[in-house]
Amino acid sequence: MRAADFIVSSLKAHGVARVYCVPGESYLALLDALYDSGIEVIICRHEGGAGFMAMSEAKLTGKPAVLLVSRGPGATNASIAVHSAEQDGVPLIVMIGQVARDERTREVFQEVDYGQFFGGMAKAVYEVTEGAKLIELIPRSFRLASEGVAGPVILSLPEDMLRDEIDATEAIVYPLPVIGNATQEIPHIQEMIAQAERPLIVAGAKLRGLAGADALARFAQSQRIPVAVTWKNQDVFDNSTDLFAGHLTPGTTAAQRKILAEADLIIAVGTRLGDFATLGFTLPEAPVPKQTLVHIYPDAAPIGKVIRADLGIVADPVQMLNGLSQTVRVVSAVRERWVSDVNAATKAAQKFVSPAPDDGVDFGVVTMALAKLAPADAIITTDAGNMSTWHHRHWQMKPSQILLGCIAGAMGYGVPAAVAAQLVHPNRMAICFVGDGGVLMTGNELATAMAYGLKPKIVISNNSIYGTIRSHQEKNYAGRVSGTNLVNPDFTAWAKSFGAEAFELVMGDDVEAVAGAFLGSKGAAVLHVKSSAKALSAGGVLKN
Ligand SMILES: Cc1ncc(C[n+]2csc(CCOP(=O)(O)OP(=O)(O)O)c2C)c(N)n1
Repeated sequence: MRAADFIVSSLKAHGVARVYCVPGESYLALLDALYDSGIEVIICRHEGGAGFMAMSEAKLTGKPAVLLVSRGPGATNASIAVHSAEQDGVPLIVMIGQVARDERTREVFQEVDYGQFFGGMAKAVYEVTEGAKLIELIPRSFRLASEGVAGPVILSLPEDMLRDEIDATEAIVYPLPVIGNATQEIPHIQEMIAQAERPLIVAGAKLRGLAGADALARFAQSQRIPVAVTWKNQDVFDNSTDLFAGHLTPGTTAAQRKILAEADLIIAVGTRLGDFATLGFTLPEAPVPKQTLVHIYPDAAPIGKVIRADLGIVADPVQMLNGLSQTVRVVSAVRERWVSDVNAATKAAQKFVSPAPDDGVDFGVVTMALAKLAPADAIITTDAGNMSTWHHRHWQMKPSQILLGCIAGAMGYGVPAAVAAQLVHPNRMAICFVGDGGVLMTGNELATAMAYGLKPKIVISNNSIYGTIRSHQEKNYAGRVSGTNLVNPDFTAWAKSFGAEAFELVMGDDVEAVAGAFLGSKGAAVLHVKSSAKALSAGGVLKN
């Protein structure tokens, strides 16, 4: 069998329904093998966008998604997604067409040593020097991308190797190792919970999906323990219940930080306890927390890596929570007092009051209108930037909705994520929040959406600044604006040029009426908001 055909049969054996790509002459044989394979080939407009789409599909399915890119420029364009998949812990298989084997090391056209280039980001980089090696390298890559802390794996495929004839009939799949459920530790944790006056659950990405959210809700409810959710995992717990302790973001309020720091027991579940999840390694504090720390994660690697855990448990977080919620609740007035104190801080932060700016539409008002009108099962995607702060603080998400955001904070994630969300869930509405900065990075993937008949709803906050950076600038170098002003195209005309329906919001318009019409539109749509720069973020206003 031709090596390229073997790759395609391996993709099928691993349940891959679609691949994201920008084509290149370096992997024509693979494109040829895909020709009548039944695997959908999503042709994108930039490898960064294609990579973000693959990342988003993986976040939605929990399984490795596949990105195909050309050598040199294609691979380097894709690197933003490789880095993001690493930081987000998302399983991604990146197949790169490499120069021919006999040309390697001669610095030929578009040659890159991917081991060096991606070495610090990918879980592994395999250059396949003989077609027959694919038989083990493909299943190894899929297994490695998924197991433990998930991440990207690179397969460098020399173009001539793709035409090798190999002696293989069936593709192999390596099953994932079974993660235990450490039931023997349940009485120990129960005892810790019984002893604690102010326990707190910190819930992370490994609880994404309905099974995780359900197990978390039952455990928290059974023990009456407040739940804080980690950065961009806002959808794993109902933000409107009295147990919601907030979304841990750089914008977490001082009052929330103060009350959460009073916790005497932290049960961290399904989170790696990275810098954002721990509010800059303060909750729990590195290297030795002030609280007792129980850390449950399906891989030993993050447990005790930066923050010492009193009890580290390598287990499936969902099974652990299911086991823990069988316990009898410790009814205590002290506990209820703690719950209500934490919730008071959460509710205060969630309350939205517009600063009523005079220089454009308050994007917070737009976000709140969309929160009110969005379907109960909407998929929200956010780009990096201040435009997402209102969503993160004020939108009370429920696990029936999904949030797709990039933990690595890469601009340009929002639009491709919405396109992929519509491919994976064609019957749900994907609403993207993006700034005037981010939308011109990968917004051209709207063309991909149009090509495949997809209907993302894209909300652009056009405040004519790189707002996030301006807010940092104002804090650190007040009055010295440098490098943060933007001159924009007409985004309404831009949207129409793709064939999308365009809506515009300017100061004085009826925000709810326009937002309603936008969400009600039949196809792909763009809501161009001429937003205020002064109402800079959910956390503050711009003074100069
Ligand atoms: C790819 C990339 N480049 C640069 C940055 C640094 N950065 C973070 S937010 C931001 C500005 C975002 O501006 P915009 O998209 O207009 O959104 P706003 O903050 O104004 O809402 C920049 C430049 C980044 N995170 N990612």
